Amino acid sequence: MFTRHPANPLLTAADLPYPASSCFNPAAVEVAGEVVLLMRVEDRAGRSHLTAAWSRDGVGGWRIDPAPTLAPDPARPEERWGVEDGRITRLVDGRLAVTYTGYAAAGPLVCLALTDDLVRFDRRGPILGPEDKDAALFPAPVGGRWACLHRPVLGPEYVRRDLWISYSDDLRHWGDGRPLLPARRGCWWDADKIGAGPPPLLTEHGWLVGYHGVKATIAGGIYRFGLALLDRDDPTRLLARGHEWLLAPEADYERVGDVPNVVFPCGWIVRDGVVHLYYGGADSCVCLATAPLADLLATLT
Ligand code: BMA
Repeated sequence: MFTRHPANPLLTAADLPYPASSCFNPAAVEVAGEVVLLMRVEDRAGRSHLTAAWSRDGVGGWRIDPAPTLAPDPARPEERWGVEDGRITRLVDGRLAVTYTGYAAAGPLVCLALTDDLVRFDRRGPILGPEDKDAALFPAPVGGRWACLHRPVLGPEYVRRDLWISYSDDLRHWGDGRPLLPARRGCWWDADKIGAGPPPLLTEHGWLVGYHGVKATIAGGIYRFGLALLDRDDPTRLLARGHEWLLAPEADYERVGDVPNVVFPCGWIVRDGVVHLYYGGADSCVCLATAPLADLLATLT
């Protein structure tokens, strides 16, 4: 379904203007005609921050910020062990909302920062958690409220790692959460845990949701990517969920790395009806794969 770009991997730690261990799991957004990727960069102490890379064609000629773009704030306990896995949503009013994982001593949680330019950030602090991550904000209020997909971990007896939806009137206070898409069980590719990838995309058939699914194996988890469709006016209504994954680790740069067998998409950009999916490969590099939007929707409708 997806075609890998021949220039993959687009970016690795060697491309960064400062020393780092790895870059992966990029958020993606268009700013003034340029593609901006907000990558998770793991430094050489093991802690992650987010750094922006800018490109005209979204493939090459990257201009990478000379220092971390969103570094963990030492004054914020929720970012003590780093910030990870951003998703960027362009809100209806033009602002960019960055949802990201804050790695607190109490566990990972969901943080929000607003920005106009990916230079200055208005941090709103934790909005959900812990333990909660993989948050993807809808671009506009649905039914009068802001909505967000996220993945709490519930337990401890029967641990569930399902995809939830929560709501907010002001982007600050979040609640009214409910499970939306369960991790399947047994043999399924998305049986162990799932989590939202890029922000939901409004299509003629409803909200297109991309998510990673993990299958636990004796050799570790396999991270793959699949789709679901939510009702346009009431996203708690699941219209369709694909049976099969649409992207799985097959290339060397997805099979081999710090964490093997991982594709982890956090951003997509639609240009001329083609979805450009940006993802991390094996927790070590930044990659791109493309597919016609109509072909993706055809798997669900
Ligand atoms: C998840 C996150 C991702 C990572 C994935 C595979 O829990 O930490 O950043 O890509 O695991 O290691």
